[in-house]
Amino acid sequence: MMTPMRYVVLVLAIVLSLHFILSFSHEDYGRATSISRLSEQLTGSGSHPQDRYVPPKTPIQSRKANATFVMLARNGDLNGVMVSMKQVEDRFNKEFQYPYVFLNEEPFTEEFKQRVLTITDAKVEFGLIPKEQWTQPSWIDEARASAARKDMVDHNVIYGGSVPYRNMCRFNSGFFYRQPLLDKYKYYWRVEPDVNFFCDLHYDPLLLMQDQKKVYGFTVSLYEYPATIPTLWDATKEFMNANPGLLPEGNALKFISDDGGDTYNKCHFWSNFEIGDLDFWRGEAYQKYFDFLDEKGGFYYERWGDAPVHSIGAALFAKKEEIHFFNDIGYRHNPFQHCPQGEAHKKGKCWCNPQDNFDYEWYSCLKRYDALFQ
Ligand SMILES: Nc1nc2c(ncn2[C@@H]2O[C@H](COP(=O)(O)OP(=O)(O)O)[C@@H](O)[C@H]2O)c(=O)[nH]1
Ligand SMILES: [Mg+2]
Repeated sequence: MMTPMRYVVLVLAIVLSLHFILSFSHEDYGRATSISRLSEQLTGSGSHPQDRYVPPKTPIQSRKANATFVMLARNGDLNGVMVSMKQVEDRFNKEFQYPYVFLNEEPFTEEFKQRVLTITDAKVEFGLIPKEQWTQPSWIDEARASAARKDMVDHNVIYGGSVPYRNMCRFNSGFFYRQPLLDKYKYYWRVEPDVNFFCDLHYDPLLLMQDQKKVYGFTVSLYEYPATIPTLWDATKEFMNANPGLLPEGNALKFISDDGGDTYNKCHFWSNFEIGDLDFWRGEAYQKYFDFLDEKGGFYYERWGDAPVHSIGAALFAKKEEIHFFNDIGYRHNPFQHCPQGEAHKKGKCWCNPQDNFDYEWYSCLKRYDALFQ
């Protein structure tokens, strides 16, 4: 006979063992699923269990310019592209989310596209440049062009023997702003592979362009190698004489000429960094100027760079107030850098050495830009 006491103890024992068995198998089941999820993650997406925390997104500013970053690059430039783009995102674009347009005369590889897409949440588009905008035109006399290249190689002119470099300079001078992927935008910020951005930017330079009606922005300016542009200024003077109505009053001629336009002082804005108004390049004056230069053939018979061509265009066809020096954008493209000084340095938490600053080095043209407003 079981006493009531023994009966209670037996029931309790049964309940406890059942609970133990159930809880063990439940835990075991949980562990098994998390192990399989982990191995799925390790072999699949490559993320870590701890990555499951999703922090709130940085708020994106609501007022924006109609603008994009634009980068011309080869597939082989990928690592340098990542270097530049990561800094663009960290210093500025994570708060602003401007899109990117990548351009190349060859299709971008899947690897290129995938790696670029990992760096930003903003829209990214990849464009293929039409052959005729990248190749030496058929009306260029190749014998004359190759003799010029050989002569430049003999004289150690940088990129003197390169046809691709000339294609690139001609494309940047006259075709980048005509790419269909850029049609929908008004402003652009040009970025090159392997550059540095040193300072946090808490305002939007693209909106500054719009709000202050600027057409061209730069950070570094310097003198061009004379050997690359022997007849560029003669061609420019011929164009100016034939089209006096295209030059507005109050332009920045003084930045590029010390004698009222007779000679070119070789000053140019360094075009590896540009923030600009695409409509300015698309406009009548610059378009006519580019077509005129292109017909002269100096992109191939000499080695006219897009930096002097853009700079002469901006200095002649824009008003001087429409050209902006971005003092607070700390920037380096080897071998020169603009490192903001004093308050601007502190405000941007810049990481460049303030003593390494090209602004008023002897080879810089910034003093001539300053002189426009003195
Ligand atoms: N797609 C393409 N991009 C080029 C080519 N050559 C130069 N670039 C790009 O044009 C820009 C200027 O070229 P870079 O080699 O940096 O010239 P540098 O700054 O004058 O020394 C960079 O954005 C390059 O990635 C080319 O043959 N194809
Ligand atoms: Mg470069």
